[in-house]
Amino acid sequence: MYEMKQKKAGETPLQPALVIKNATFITSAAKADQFITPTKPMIAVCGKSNVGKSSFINMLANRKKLAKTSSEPGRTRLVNYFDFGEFILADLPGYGFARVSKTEKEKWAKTLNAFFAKKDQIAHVFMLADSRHDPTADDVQMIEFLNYNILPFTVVLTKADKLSRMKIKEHTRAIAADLYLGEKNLIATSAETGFGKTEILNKIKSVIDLTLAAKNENDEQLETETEE
Ligand SMILES: Nc1nc2c(ncn2[C@@H]2O[C@H](COP(=O)(O)OP(=O)(O)OP(=O)(O)O)[C@@H](O)[C@H]2O)c(=O)[nH]1
Ligand SMILES: [Mg+2]
Repeated sequence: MYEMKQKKAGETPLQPALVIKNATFITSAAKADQFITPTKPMIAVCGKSNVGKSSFINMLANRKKLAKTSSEPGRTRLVNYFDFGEFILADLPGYGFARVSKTEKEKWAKTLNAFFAKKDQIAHVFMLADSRHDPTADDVQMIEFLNYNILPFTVVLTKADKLSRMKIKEHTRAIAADLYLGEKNLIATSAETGFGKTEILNKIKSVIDLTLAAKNENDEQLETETEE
């Protein structure tokens, strides 16, 4: 609904560049040796616990219960992989949940580190943050980690249905400034209303196209090298 009203010349087109038909669960990984090596471009979804990662994935999939959501923070302790047809989504364990043991936290950090270490496998990262609040210290640390490791990412602001249109704009601007990012690097969304979904799908489409183009170029180069 929102996208219809929002449409102006030069803005995001009404029809998303990508249509998700049938998203399915692939598998869960509790540790690095269970990570999968997909041939399709893979997009990782990360963010603090309870920020709305699983809900975001369900919104994209048009399914209510593809990824398990919970009002109890810190539920997703595994890397959950989903096949979205043209790409793979990886739902990562949430960070920054205070009420878990130190050992558990260290285990999460280890899993996340191992996951992001396989850089070549990651086409893009959606780093989720709450649209209502300032980024947490953990959010800032996550962004620093992504920057340091040169991982391409977009900040997805969640739960935008809790804010007025005006506040969404204001908060997006403030959070962008806080994180030293351009506003184009942030997309406000709502899993409740589907706000921002078209923009996300368009982003995914461009990520897929770029990844496949880079792969083709690489393959061609390899071929020429073997011929020589
Ligand atoms: N109003 C509103 N609530 C949301 C939205 N997205 C998620 N929630 C709620 O926020 C809570 C957490 O959502 P999840 O999707 O389970 O969050 P998560 O990041 O996957 O949480 P963990 O897996 O525990 O780290 C649930 O109660 C959701 O219903 C949204 O866009 N709007
Ligand atoms: Mg979750």
